Amino acid sequence: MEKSFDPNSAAAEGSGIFGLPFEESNSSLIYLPIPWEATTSYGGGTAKAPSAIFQASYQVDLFDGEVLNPYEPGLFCLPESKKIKDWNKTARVAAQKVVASAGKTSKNKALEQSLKLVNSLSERLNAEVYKESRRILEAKKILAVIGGDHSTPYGAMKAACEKFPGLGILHFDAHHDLRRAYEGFTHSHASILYNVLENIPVSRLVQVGIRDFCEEEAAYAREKSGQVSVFYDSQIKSSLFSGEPWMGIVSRIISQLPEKIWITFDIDALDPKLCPNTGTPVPGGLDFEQAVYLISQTVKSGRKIVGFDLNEVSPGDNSQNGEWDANVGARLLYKMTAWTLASQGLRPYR
Ligand SMILES: [Mn+2]
Repeated sequence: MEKSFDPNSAAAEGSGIFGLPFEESNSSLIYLPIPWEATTSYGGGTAKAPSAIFQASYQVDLFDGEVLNPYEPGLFCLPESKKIKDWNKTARVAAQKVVASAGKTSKNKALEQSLKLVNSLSERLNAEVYKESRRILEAKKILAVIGGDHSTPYGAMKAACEKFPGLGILHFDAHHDLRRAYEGFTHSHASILYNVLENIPVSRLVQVGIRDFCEEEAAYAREKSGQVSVFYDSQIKSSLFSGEPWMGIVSRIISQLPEKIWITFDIDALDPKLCPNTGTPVPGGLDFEQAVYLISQTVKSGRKIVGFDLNEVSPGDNSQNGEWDANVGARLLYKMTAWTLASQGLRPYR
C-alpha cells in the first residue's frame, strides 16, 4: 500500500474502488464488473450498476466494526469491458422487440432472428465471464462479480465450481430464478439458477427471501429437494412473527450449506426500501442487517465463501434517487467482501 494512503480521509479523486490505492497485481480480491442487462423484463438500468456502485463506494467508510480493516489484503475493480458494453447494446435492442411480442416469436422470421441474436450474445457473454473468472482464479485471487442483471455471474459460478468441487450456492433473491428460458431467452436473468442446476455440478442450492414466483418454479424446486432448499420469505416472516429468533432461522439456513460456498446476491432479496430502482422490486424481504448477519454467521460456522456476486442493483433511469440504490449496493459489496476475506483467514474478525 502506498505510504500516502490514509484510510481515515475521504477518497482521493481518481483512486480505486472504495477510494483504495491498489492495483490488480497487489490485490487479493478482484471485482469483475459486468455491464449487462440484455433480458431485463421490467425496470432497466442495472447495466449502469458497476459504475454507479464504484462511484458510491467512495462514500463507504473503510472501518468495519466486525472485520478488522477488510481492505488491507487489497481490493481492485477491473475496468468495464468495452466489448461487453457493445454486446449489451445490441442484445438489448433485439431483446426489447422479443419482450414486446410477449414471447410469441414463432412464425415471425424477424422476431426469431432477434431471439437468436440475444441468445448467441448471452452465450458469448457467459464464455467471456468464464474466461475472465478462470484467469482471476488461476492467479489465486478471490473473485467477485458486480452485475448487471442476474444472468451475469453464470460463467463465474461455472469457473468457481470447477476450481472448488462440491461448491454450494447461497442465493439471496425475491425470485427463484428457476424459469426455463423465460420469454424465450435461454440465459434470462429469471433462469440463472435453473441454468446453474442443469449445467454446473453444484452440490447444493440454498435460496433465501423468495416471495414472487410461478408454480412451475416451485414445483421444480420441490423436484430437486435433495439438492435445493428454499427459505421462502413468507415462512421466514411467519417464524419471526411467532417468536423464533433470526439467529434460529439463520442456523437452519446454514445447516443446509456445504463447506465451500458461492454467494449470489440479487439486491431485490432486500426490502425494496433498500433498492427502490431494482428491475423487479417485491414488497417484503430481508433487512440489510439480517442479510449481513446470515453471511457473518455462515463464516463463523467455519464455512468458506470462495467468491460472490452482487446483481440487479439499479441506479434507475432518472438519477433522482438512484444514488441510494448504488449506495446500499456499495455497502453490501463491502460487507460481503469483508466476510469473504474473513472466511478465508485473510482478516481477523469478532
Ligand atoms: Mn434474481
